[in-house]
Amino acid sequence: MVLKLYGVTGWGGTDRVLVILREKGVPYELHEVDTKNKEHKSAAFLEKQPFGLTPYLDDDGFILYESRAISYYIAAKYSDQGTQGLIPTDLKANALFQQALSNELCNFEAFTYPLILEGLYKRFQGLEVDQKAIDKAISALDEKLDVYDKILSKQKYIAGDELTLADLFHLTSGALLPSCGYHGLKTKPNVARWWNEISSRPSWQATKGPNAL
Ligand SMILES: N[C@@H](CCC(=O)N[C@@H](CS)C(=O)NCC(=O)O)C(=O)O
Repeated sequence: MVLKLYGVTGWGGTDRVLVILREKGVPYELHEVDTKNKEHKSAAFLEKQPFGLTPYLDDDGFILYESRAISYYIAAKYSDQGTQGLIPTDLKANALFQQALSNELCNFEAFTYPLILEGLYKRFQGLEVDQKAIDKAISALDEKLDVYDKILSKQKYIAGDELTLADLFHLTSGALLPSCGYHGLKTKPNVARWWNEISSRPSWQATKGPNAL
């Protein structure tokens, strides 16, 4: 049975999973969720994704939500095909990979999320934008990316010298930052080298939307 992904093309969570499906060369069916008509808040959807957010995966009746968990499941299930090494198996390499996953969530997404919410989605919806909140989010993110720049001066990728899921998880939010007025991914030298490399991967080029970096 082919994997079924229920999501929205161009939205961060769905695109994150699409990148991994492409890296691993896994066939899938994408079911576009009709968010305009609030399908993701319907009782049927909430049974699969109780928080009413996209995406979720249906693998022959096995239901999984949270884009990072879905990506991990796909990379582990199809470990023998496509891009190798996305989940390091050596004890210490895996511990450093877990550290990098936490970095992405706690030191990147935690700061990009409020920025994208305020600087992109609210603007897009014609809601009043709080410029002070945008400036605060940019300055907090910039400090974190200074640390990324130091890490990436000593190693090629965020978990070490090999590409892992942790790097690819940055793509969807990172790509929206210039539209929010933040350009640190291009101006910090080691971050820029890393960003240019991961964002030029065919998996991302095939996935990224029109607003993406
Ligand atoms: N941590 C979740 C986040 C899911 C999420 O926030 N999805 C957004 C799109 S990227 C959504 O469905 N938003 C619809 C809404 O808030 O009603 C994941 O990675 O899957």
